[in-house]
Amino acid sequence: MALKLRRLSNALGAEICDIDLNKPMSESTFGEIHRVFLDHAILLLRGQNISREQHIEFSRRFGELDDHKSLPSDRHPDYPELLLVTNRPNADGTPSESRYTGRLWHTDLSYTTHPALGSLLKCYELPEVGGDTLFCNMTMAYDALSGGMKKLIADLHGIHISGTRKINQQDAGEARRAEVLKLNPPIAQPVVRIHPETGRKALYLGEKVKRFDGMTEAESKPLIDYLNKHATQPEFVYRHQWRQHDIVVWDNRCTMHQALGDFDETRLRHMERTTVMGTPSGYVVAGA
Ligand SMILES: O=C(O)CCC(=O)C(=O)O
Repeated sequence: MALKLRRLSNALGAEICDIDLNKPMSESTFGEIHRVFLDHAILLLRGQNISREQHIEFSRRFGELDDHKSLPSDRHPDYPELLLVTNRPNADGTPSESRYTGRLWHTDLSYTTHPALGSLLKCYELPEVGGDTLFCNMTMAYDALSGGMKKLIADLHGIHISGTRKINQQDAGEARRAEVLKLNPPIAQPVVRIHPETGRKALYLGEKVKRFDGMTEAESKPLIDYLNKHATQPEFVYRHQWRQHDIVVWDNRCTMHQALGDFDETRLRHMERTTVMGTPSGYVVAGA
């Protein structure tokens, strides 16, 4: 069966229009979906009114799932395979620890030695307007660099720090940040990673990286800022406007993403994510 596709942007992404996760799926259909995932890096599946068990079951077809022990306070209480990204207050009325999740350019679990292969985020509740997510194509960004820059960054490792947030969110969830940092020491990852399935090179960076291994922050910052800005220019980006029951699947090995927070924070935005484990990468940086 040939899948009906609609491309989402010039840079990346494809919607699979004729799929219903409530129905059984053959291995060959999943094989086609996986091919689209590798070719387009982002999949959009609209209208998937499925249970949590079905979300988990479908995700498992991409590989072994993470149990989110690196982010214990954001786990679904009944399903460790599900990570909450929500501004729904806790039962005791305190603000959700995950209300600012993803508000900077990043790729999932880059601050571990098993960075994520992919993530499948399902939208349960969203505000009337906004709450969009940006994605960028890090293969395209790498390919567009000059030969000189490719040579310069070839052997660099960026140090990824867990719990990093933007300045205006620093005061929120301090306990969570400290917990996440304690569980996840800084990890150096290659700035250029080879995609294990496509063999293509991609930039691997983001705003959790503050310096390169073996260099100071002051020395590293101009190049980190340049590469992040280069990778997130509009030509390499897709902006997703969510609908209820959307599932977006992204390949963390060749994309970055950022939740925009462009909505009225008094309105509910509730998402749940499974995370597919990737191949080992990076090393712990002592005393970073
Ligand atoms: O909520 C979103 O739009 C994205 C969440 C996110 O960044 C993540 O799950 O890593």
